[in-house]
Parts: sequence; structure tokens; C-alpha cells
Amino acid sequence: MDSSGCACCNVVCFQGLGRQSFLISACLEFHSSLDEKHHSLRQSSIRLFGIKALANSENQPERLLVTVATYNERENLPTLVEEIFRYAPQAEILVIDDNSPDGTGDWCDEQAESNPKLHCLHREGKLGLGTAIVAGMQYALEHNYDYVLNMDADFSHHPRHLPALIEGMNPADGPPRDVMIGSRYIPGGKIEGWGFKRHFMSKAINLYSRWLLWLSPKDCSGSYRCYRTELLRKIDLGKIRSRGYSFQEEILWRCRRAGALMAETPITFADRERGVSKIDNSEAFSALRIIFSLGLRNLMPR
Ligand SMILES: Nc1nc2c(ncn2[C@@H]2O[C@H](COP(=O)(O)OP(=O)(O)O)[C@@H](O)[C@H]2O)c(=O)[nH]1
Ligand SMILES: [Mg+2]
Repeated sequence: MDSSGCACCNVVCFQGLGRQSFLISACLEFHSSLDEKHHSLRQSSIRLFGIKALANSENQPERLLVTVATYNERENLPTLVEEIFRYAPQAEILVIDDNSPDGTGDWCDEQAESNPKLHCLHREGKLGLGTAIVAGMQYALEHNYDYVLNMDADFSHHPRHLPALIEGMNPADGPPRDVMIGSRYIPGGKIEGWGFKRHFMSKAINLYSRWLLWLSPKDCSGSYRCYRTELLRKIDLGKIRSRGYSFQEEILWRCRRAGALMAETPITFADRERGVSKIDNSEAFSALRIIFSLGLRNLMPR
């Protein structure tokens, strides 16, 4: 059996895991017939390893890119990279660093030399979180990944939630999703470590954007999300106006207009323990202004 997978059952053994004897025997089972037992085995192998195991339309193993935008995250990035590979061993990681003065980008370059699954994109200066995530999406499209999943570098988005986000893209009991949101505002989701001001700002911006942009997800401002690249190809990423934090609402709005099916899975969002937040009042006001102008666009014919 080759490590690229089992075409009949649309199941793939990822190369790294293919070496593990359990999964090899599971895949041999898939090859032998197509009865229900196989499909329950498929479910259990997915649960065991926390991986999604489908083939894309060219019958190649589906490829997942995890993007992490960084500005001064040298203290967090080494552990984060380790944990991402632990919870999503099939993933590749792209770090988008804006010339962090603390050497985050240099650390990434050093590691990437010995790890072909780690990639670094360097930009000349701090250009904003929104544009960094767009750069990650463009990289995913250019390099033909099937999914692009964005998360923060500061452990607010814990990698333990990765399997739920990834599996949620292709649920056993429903249609495939285009966007999976790691949500703080559905049952089971929560926020730890924020003061009143941050809670208020987040709740208010969610209400404001859900109302103005007609968005149905409960958490429209978080950035822990997985996107199907096929959907992103329908969106003109060059038209995105947000450079900073309102990118999260704007991309959901554009996904909705492109006909995306979106869903949420609960996460526990923990405030950063190391390093400092980059959000400030001017970011918050700029987000309110951009969401308002997109809301006006909603009322006009396309
Ligand atoms: N590349 C890049 N990353 C950024 C920029 N601003 C914030 N980030 C990263 O975006 C993520 C979220 O930023 P953070 O300061 O934690 O925002 P908060 O969680 O809303 O307080 C972190 O990984 C930051 O390092 C930026 O201008 N460029
Ligand atoms: Mg943060």
C-alpha cells in the first residue's frame, strides 16, 4: 500500500502516520472492502489521531496549512510550533512575521532549515494582523493547500482545539463546511483572564457586526478559524479593506456573500500569559468604521 491513500474509500494515510502499525492495518482494512465496519474504523482512526483523513478531488492527501501571524512572539512561538505538530501532525505551518524586533523571524528561519513542514514569510515591518492573515491565505492558494487554518501565537488559541476545528470541516453527519470558527460564544466556549473592558469591547463588536453585516455566527471577531481554500478562491482577497482587527468580520462577510457554509466549535480562549497585546484604541475605532461602511454596502445592490 502506498502512503498516499485508499482511493476507494476516500481515505488517506498521511505519510508520517503511515509508519504507525495501527494506522497501516486500518488502511489495509479500508482496502479490503467497503462495508460499514470500515467506516466505523475510519471514524475511530480519525478520533484517535485527531486528524482529518480525506483525499481531495485529485485524490491526493488533503493538505492543511496552519498560519500564525507574529509580531514579537519569540517567547511563545517555539512551544506553539511544537504543540501544533502534536495536535495536528498532518499540518504544515506558515509563520508570517513582520520583522519582529525580538527575533521571532530569525528563530523561525533557523528552525525551518531542519524542518520542511515549517515555513516563514517575512514582511518588512508591522503591517497589521489582517494583511498578515491575507498573506497566509494567498500563500495557501498559491501552494495548493486544501485548508488554511489561522491561529494567534500567544496561546489564546490553544492547539488542543485543532482536531475539532479540522474534523468539523467534514462532519460525519452533515454537509462539508467552508469555514469552521473556534467560538467563545456558543455553549461550551469561554474566555479566561479578560477584564470588564475587553469583555465589553468583544461582545459589543460581535453584536455590532452580526447586526450590520447580517452574520449568523455567534463569534465573528475571533481569528481561530479554518477555511476551505476552494471557497477562498471565490473571493477577491485584494478587495479586503481591513488591515487590522476588523479583518475577522470582513472576511466572514465576504465568505457569506460567496455562499459559504459556516459552523462553530467551542473553544476556551485564554488571555496571553507572555508578551503584550497589540490591539489599541485606534485599531478598535478603525474596526468600527470599516464594519459600518461594509454594512452600508449590504444595503446597496451588488
Ligand atoms: N505579522 C503580524 N502579526 C501581528 C500583527 N499584530 C498582531 N499580530 C499577531 O496577531 C496575533 C494576535 O495579536 P494580539 O496582540 O495577541 O491581539 P489580542 O489577542 O487581540 O490582544 C498575535 O499572534 C500577534 O503576534 C501585525 O501587525 N503583524
Ligand atoms: Mg492575543
